Amino acid sequence: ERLYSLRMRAAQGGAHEEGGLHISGGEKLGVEEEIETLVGRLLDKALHHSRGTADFINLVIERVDASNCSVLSPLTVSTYKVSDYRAGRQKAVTQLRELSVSETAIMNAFNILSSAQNIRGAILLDSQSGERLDTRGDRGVRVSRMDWDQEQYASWIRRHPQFDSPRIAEALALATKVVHAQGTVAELCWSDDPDYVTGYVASMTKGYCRITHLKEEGDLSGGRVFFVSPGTSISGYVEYLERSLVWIG
Ligand code: PML
Repeated sequence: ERLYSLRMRAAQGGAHEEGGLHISGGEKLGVEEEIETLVGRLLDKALHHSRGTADFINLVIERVDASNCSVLSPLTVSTYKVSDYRAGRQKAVTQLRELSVSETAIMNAFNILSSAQNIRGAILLDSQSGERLDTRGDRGVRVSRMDWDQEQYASWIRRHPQFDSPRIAEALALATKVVHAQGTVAELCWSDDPDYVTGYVASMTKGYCRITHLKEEGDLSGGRVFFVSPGTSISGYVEYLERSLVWIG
């Protein structure tokens, strides 16, 4: 079977490289017969987003080598209900401390995410020094080539009906791939969507821990930080995130 990777990104006010605002992105994997449906879903996501309507959409469809893939079980999901973003951020800080992320790295991550309004991909930080490790500027590192196995997804949703949303499915697939990368200590994420305030801390030992408020309603900030252990080869790490093929199921 011919397997394809589909990658979408949408911007407003011109192509992102020319100063446009990043609106949304999406990743899918599928065989030839599924491409049309998947393109439809990605376009729908690009065109109907609360950050605005896209006037630039970039869609890349690439054939990938299906023989070289791994299958990962989705991380265990838990949800912490907090009353506001201050309590939520405190919860995230506690979790990151428990994962041995340094105070400096935690502080840098919150500073980056709360001022980021236009980052497409993830920012890599050394989990101890807190130093930024990637050299991608506003583009960040784009985790790609992962998707749910559709049958496994249907069965997962039957067991976890409370998490039935494309947004959660996509974030969980991404976090599962990221946490399994050699060198990842944890991921911190909240959406740049002003209407969506739930975020998460993901790690191998604690799984995917959703926190119901990590920012205020209406806030355009958001993005992803990956905390990486000191001494990790960044080129190998980025290569895995961008190019290795991962099925979630
Ligand atoms: C995003 O869609 O921009 C990230 C969403 C992260 C949280 C998803 C969830 O509710 O678990």
